[in-house]
Formats: sequence, structure tokens, C-alpha cells
Amino acid sequence: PSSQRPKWNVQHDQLVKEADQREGKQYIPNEKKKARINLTYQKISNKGISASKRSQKKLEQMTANYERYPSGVRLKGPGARGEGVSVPESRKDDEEEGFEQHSFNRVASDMISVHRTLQDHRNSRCKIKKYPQDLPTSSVIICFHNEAWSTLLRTVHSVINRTPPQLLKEIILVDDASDRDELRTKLEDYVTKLKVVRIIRLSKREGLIRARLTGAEHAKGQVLTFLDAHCECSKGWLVPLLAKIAENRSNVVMPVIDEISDQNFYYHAVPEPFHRGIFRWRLEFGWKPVPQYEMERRKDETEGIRTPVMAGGLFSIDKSYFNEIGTYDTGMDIWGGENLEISFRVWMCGGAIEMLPCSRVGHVFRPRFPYSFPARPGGDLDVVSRNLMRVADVWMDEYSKHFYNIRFDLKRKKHDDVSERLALRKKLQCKSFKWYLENIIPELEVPDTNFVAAGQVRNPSSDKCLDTLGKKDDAPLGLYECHGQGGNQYFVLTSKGELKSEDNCLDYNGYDLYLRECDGLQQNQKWEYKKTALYQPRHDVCIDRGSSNAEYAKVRACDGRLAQVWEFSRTEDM
Ligand code: UD2
Ligand code: MN
Repeated sequence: PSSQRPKWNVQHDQLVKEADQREGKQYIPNEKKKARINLTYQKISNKGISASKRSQKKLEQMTANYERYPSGVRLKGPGARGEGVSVPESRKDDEEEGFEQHSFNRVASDMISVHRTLQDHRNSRCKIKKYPQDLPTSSVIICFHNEAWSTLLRTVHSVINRTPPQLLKEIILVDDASDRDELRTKLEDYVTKLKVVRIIRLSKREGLIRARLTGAEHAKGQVLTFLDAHCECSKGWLVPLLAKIAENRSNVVMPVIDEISDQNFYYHAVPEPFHRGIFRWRLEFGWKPVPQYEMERRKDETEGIRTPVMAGGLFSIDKSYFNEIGTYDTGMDIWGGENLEISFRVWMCGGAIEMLPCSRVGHVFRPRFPYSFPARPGGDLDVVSRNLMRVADVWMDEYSKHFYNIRFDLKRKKHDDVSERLALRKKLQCKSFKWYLENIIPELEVPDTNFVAAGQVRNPSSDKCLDTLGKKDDAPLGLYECHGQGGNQYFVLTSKGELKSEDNCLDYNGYDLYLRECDGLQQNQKWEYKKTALYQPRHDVCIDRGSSNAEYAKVRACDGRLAQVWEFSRTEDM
């Protein structure tokens, strides 16, 4: 196998060796690793096939199971096999700074080799699945803004170490105007030696949407594969993606996204059966279990899962198809909404999105944004809301009202001119949003607009409003200062008597007052708006804000006290 190693890897070995020596690490020869690779090859069964077929089969399987490490790399250090690491007491101070700058534990990341090994979490059927040999090549595009050095390079090396070289055209790093020293000065040196990596620097902050597009414009591969800058690709990740695109160039595909812990960098493989990407009416991305009808459509567990919306960061798309369907909406800034936009567009304009169970890539999910969101000069809107309005205005037809019902703070805002995107939609003869809802995500409940009252639900004596506090599915009903922005404070009282926040219903079972999955109106979820009280007939109680600093609402016997007065901000049907 070592003779098959491409040149850039040899150079790369040298580089790693030098770096390790500089840092005073011991340079360990690579016998164990070689043994492992041999083992992988020997596992392939040769029984009963002719010699040429045998070598062909071997090649195929090698491709889907490709994994090489440069010689000299330590395969057993901290974090090996995807384990988490614990930061020693002496580095606790840096730890805080790391979290501050990146919203993940940079010190933990720095402790782990950029070449760390991962376990093979694929379903065993994936390992023997056959893929065609003449797959298209891919450019891998990674854009970043002030990413941590070790996570960025672990992303890069995980691509190189686990992608068959003949399929990897190049890795394009797009620097979205980072201002960290090491990224500006040392990155060129490091990556030129890897040969397959190119850097493009943007002179001003563009946001991930236009940054990815710049990468795409420079890409030479037939397929574009996008990754975030804090990912780790698992063994066999790319081949299934390319094979699905080779079947049909309008297939847009994503891996299963495993979770790398932001605390200790443990690689947590999400278990089967997987969840798939969906959206909620406030145009928020979410994960939901794969519905039965989709499970039944698939013939075996290696088959792709049709996905209404993709997470956005990790996917592959045929380059010519990407251009044909209008790349991204370049009117969107920084972050957010572009994943919904491209998902709606692909489905409505004749393509398909699938998540492929045999492809797994880890991603560090961050609890908050470590970067700023510079808004457009003169605009009165935050960046994400503006992006989402563009999605709603271009793609959602009459259903956009459900978004604006929840985000009624946006109704008075100036809408962007989206005529170019509407023209694109017309040119591509895309289907309606109604079609998308009925065919691609039929399980999504369209909000009942036949409601009795809607808006924020305010208790005037405290100026507190009912609030989900951002929690969903099985959470107590919260209280918070009224903010007039809808979202977590937007409730509707349907004509059937459900008090709903998005797809949850308020439920009182005689014990606790929770937002739960709607039960089709068995009586724990039935409420009446009586004068100013929210009354539940089954238990004969009213919603009560409790003491003036209570965090959660409760119920009490109805007695008309001020704590039981609730006003809906608007009651008109919109
Ligand atoms: C998710 C996606 C992300 C993107 C986003 C919606 C996954 C795993 N991640 O958020 O790719 O689709 O949803 O917009 O699906 N970056 C820039 N310039 C900026 C801001 C970010 O280059 O102004 C880079 C950033 O360094 C990272 C990538 O863009 O490499 C995605 O940003 P993120 O990781 O903050 O987004 P994430 O994972 O929260
Ligand atoms: Mn990310």
C-alpha cells in the first residue's frame, strides 16, 4: 500500500515529522498503522470470483474504506479513536479564553492530534456495499472566520486521510476576513506542503454564503462538497455522496452529522434510526425522527433518507447543477436561512435531498456564536431575520403568512427586493410551496389560522408574557418580560380550544402545566378564553402567573385575581 501513497502525502509526512520534532515530540515509526491497513485489505473475501473481478472488487471496497495516515503520526495520543480529553488543571485558565473565542473548548482541541483516529461507526452493511469505480471528483470547500487552528487543520487532515486521492480534486479554504495572527501568517506555509489545499482570502467579511460561493467559483472538481471548519470526516464518508450524485446529478446529498463535543471533543456517533432535517414555521431548522412512510420506502438501511431540509453546512452537489439552479441567494449575509433557501429550491425545482447513512462526518455544534453579525448599513433589521424574510418572500407563496404570524415583529419591516430570485424561480419552472408541503413534508402541520385569538399573551399587572423560554416538546410553560417579537411568546388559541406554540399544545394533567405534543384534544389540552381568563374546564382551573418574579406559569382555582388576567396582543385573523 505504501507505494500507492500519492506524492503530496510523502511531503506531508515530512512536514509532520518536522513539526513534531520542533515541538519536541517523539517521532514514532508507523509499523502498527501499516499492520492495520493490511488487515483491512485482508478482510476482503476473495472466494469464488475471477482474478480480474477480484481485483476490481478489491479496488471498490478499498475506495469505500479508504484510510491512510502519514507515517510518523502518533495514532495513540489523546483523543485517539474519537475519545474525549480532559484538560489538566494547569491549563484551566486558557480553557476559559478558548471557550470565549470559539464557543468550544479550544484547549481540548489543541491537545488532540490533527490526525486523530476515529472509530468506524458505519452500519456493517456500508462496509461491504458496492460503489461504481468511475466516480466524479470533488472539490472540498471549507470557509471559516477566525476558526481555531487545530480544529481547522483537523478538518483538513480528516479529509486528506480518509478520502481516496483520485476523488479529491482539491481542498479550498476560504478565509472570510479572519484577523487572527496564525491564520493570516502561518496557514499558507502549512497547507502549501499538503499540495491539495488552496487558500482564498476575502478582503472583507462576506459571511458564509458568499464565502462558499467564492470557493465554488474557483473549484475545479465536478462535485462541490461543503464542510464547516470544525468537522472530522469518518472513514468512507465521500464515496456514498459521490455515488448518489453519479446516479443523478440533481441529487443533493449530505452525510449523517455526528456530534463532536464542544466540551471535550468526544466523537459521538448518532445512533440509528436517524433523525432527518425539518423546519418549523418560524423558519428554524430542526431534527425529527424519520417518518414511517420514508422508512418503508427504503429497501435497506444503507439507502438514503429523503430530507426536507438540510442542516446546511455539510453537503455535496454537482457543480453544474449548483450553477443551473442558482447557487445561493447572494443577497443573504453572514449566517442563517441559506440552508432553508437551497433546500426549498432543490425540492421545488426538480431535485432531491438525501442524507446517506453510510457517510458520517462529525461536527462541533456550538452553543452560541463566537463572531459578530455586522448588519447592512442603514438597515433596521438583524442579519438572520433579513435572510429569513428573503426565504419566505421568494419561496413560500401564501404560506409565508405563517412565518410572519409568528414573527409579527417583521411585518412592519421593509422587505428586500427579491425580484431576481423570483425571476429565477419562474425560469426554472419550480413547483409551488403547497406541492413541497404535501409531497416532501406531509407530516408538518400547517398552523390553523382559524383561531380565536393569537399573539403574545400578556399579564398586564406584571407585564409578563407566556413564553416557551426556547424549549420545545415537554417543557413547563415559562413567563418572561413581554418583548413584542413573537417567537417564543407567540401563542394561538385555536377554534377547537388548543393553546398552541408552534406545534406544541399547552397541557395540564392535574399535576403540571407543560407544553407537549398535541393530543388531538383529549381534554387536558382544552382551554377557554373567558373574558380575560384562560380556563381549563376539565380540572376547573385558570392559568395564573403566580408571584411577580415566578419563572413558570401555574394553575389555580379561578378567582379573577390580577394574576389570572391575560390579554392577547391581537385577535384579528392575519
Ligand atoms: C449551521 C450549519 C452552517 C450553516 C448555518 C446556517 C451545519 C453543521 N452547520 O450552523 O454550515 O449552514 O447553519 O447558515 O450544518 N463562517 C464564515 N463567515 C461568517 C460566519 C461563519 O466563514 O461570517 C464560517 C464558519 O467559520 C464555519 C461555517 O461558516 O466554518 C459555518 O458557521 P457556523 O459553524 O458558525 O454555523 P453552524 O454550524 O452553527
Ligand atoms: Mn458549524
